[in-house]
Amino acid sequence: MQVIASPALSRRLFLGSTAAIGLTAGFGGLHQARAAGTIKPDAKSALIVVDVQNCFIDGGTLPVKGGAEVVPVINKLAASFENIVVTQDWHTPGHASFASAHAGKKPFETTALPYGTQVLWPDHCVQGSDDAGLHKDLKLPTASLIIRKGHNKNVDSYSAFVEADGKTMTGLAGYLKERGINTVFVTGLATDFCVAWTAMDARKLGFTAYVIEDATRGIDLNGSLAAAWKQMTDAGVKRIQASDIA
Ligand code: VGL
Ligand code: ZN
Repeated sequence: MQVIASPALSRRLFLGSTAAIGLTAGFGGLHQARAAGTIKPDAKSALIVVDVQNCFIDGGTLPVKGGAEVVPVINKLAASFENIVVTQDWHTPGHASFASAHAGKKPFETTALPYGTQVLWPDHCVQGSDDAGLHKDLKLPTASLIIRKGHNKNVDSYSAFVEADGKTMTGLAGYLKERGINTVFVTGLATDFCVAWTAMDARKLGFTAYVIEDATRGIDLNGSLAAAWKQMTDAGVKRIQASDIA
């Protein structure tokens, strides 16, 4: 499966992909048993709003189908959270994740980088461009931190916590932990890349992690959306809907 940077993850994704549908349905069933509005975020909870940027919306450089639909859902969710963190994909021109930086490569192909297999994307979310700006209708006045990731020219960062080399920390874990936050609710774009990697790293770093499914949209490259859900739920990420939040 060429959608994942780390060889270990990539093997898991591949092995796991056929089982994804059954398990997903199982979790959906579980989910339906939960009464609406029963999860109440507290002072130790943070909403993470991943990459709701023009680049990932229709008219942008790497549009995610239905991407704009998450905006009103996230704006409404914000009222339930004391702590909100926003992320922006924030690449240098000529970034290593751009197909244009690799002779003979086209978008959505892969290449080997020192840290593993990298999916190559169209040029997107270049630092300071309108394309990299947050969607104009996103209204999060109480957000306390904007974290920018993928700003290292040679290393991608789907995760808001750890760059794709698997070791360079963005500082987000420290920020949350210093503020006593132990639970994150992840929303935004795209479900199968930056949202999934953020939620899985949150688990690895000891946070309780939820993904609010209807506040996300996926890219779904070669089955990556079902595979990401399988990986997330296997990692203990809880799959919920916006209506589950009180
Ligand atoms: C993303 C692909 C490339 C994301 C970022 O935000 O999910 N996907 N860069
Ligand atoms: Zn990117």
